[in-house]
Amino acid sequence: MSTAPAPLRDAADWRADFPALRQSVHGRPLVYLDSAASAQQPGAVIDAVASYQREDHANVHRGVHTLSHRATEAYEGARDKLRDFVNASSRSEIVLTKGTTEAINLVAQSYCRPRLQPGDNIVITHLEHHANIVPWQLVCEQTGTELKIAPINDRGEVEVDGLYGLIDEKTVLVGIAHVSNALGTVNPVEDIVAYCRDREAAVLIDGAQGVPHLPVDVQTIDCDFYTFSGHKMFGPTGTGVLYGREALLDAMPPWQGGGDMILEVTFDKTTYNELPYKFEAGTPNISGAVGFAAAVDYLQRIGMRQIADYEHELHDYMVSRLRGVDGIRFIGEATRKASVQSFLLDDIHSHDLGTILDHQGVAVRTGHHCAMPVMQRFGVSGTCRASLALYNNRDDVDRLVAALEKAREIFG
Ligand code: 7TS
Repeated sequence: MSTAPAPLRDAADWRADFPALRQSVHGRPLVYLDSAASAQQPGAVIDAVASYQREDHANVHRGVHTLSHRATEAYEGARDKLRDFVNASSRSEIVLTKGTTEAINLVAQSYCRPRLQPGDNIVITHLEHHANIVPWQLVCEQTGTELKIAPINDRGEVEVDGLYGLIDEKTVLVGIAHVSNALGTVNPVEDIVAYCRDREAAVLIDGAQGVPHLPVDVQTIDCDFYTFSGHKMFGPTGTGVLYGREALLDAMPPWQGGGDMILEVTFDKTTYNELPYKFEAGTPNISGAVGFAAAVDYLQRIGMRQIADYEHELHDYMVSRLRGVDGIRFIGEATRKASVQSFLLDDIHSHDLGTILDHQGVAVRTGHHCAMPVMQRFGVSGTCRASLALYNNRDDVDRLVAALEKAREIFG
């Protein structure tokens, strides 16, 4: 957060930073509306990874030679940037993972599993991605404890009173998305954390869709754990962060064993490394971390406030244009939303619709979006989902709308 934001530039300039967006698909300039699944990368990220691979690559934390020093500096430099980006109070609180999924599994197995006693519970909500459901199901099965699900309303908002009603003195952890990937709902995470703090339940925020679109300060949110993925914020795949409060991480046992997470190994006793290395067994994704750091630099140069404002305005435009399409049905109409709009058109199957859009150069995600319980809640098997990033503009939205009109013609 310390980097001063760059002066306001046109969205057209941002778009020009992304080489993948310069291509045509099926003879039409690509309109990429699937950033919630994975965002494209700016040249700065691609170049940073290539330059690292060409000149600096070696293993980290273990060599005395120059390249190993450079690789270690780059990798640990990425951690410092990520700490700054979400305003964690210490670099020990930033565990580098392969993504949100791994980060949540780590908390389930290392924080929850040793603590959960029969009669305890974990609370999540109905709008979670499978990554914030299945790890909790696994640990509840392993420990004979209960997973409780907070309801959502017809607009796709968490019923906060319903959530609070499930939290009791036996609640070990509450897991909730910052932003829903299928519905776009922005959850009131600060209020929820404050409520849980009074009741001594830990809170994990799944920020996979939050960090790319909103300014995030983990100390302001005051959560215990916050997770996110590099590839949804212009970085490489296979990168991510588990932020955890230092006192909690410190008390947690290692999750995986291997190189780098130890101080000393004998057959009698192994002593573990300090934070955050205790949770980073094995050779990490070094080039990924380099790209992740370059992505953070890119976002910070523009400024998350500016990105959020720009995307908010574009989202409003998208929603109002889509509303004008005959036969459209929205799934997810929360008052506070970010980036995403899910919809169905007439009775066209979402995969068929997605294919027709693709033939017009418009990329959207179709299906259940790894959020099957959300689909069940709305009585659909899947949706079409358009998701925005800072490289999108009003023309993209107009192209989406034109492609939907065309789909209606085709399906009669
Ligand atoms: N949580 C949320 C809210 C997500 O949107 C995703 C990925 C994950 C967790 C898992 O992240 P990963 O990087 O570990 O895979 N969401 C999507 C999506 O919406 N379409 O494809 C992946």
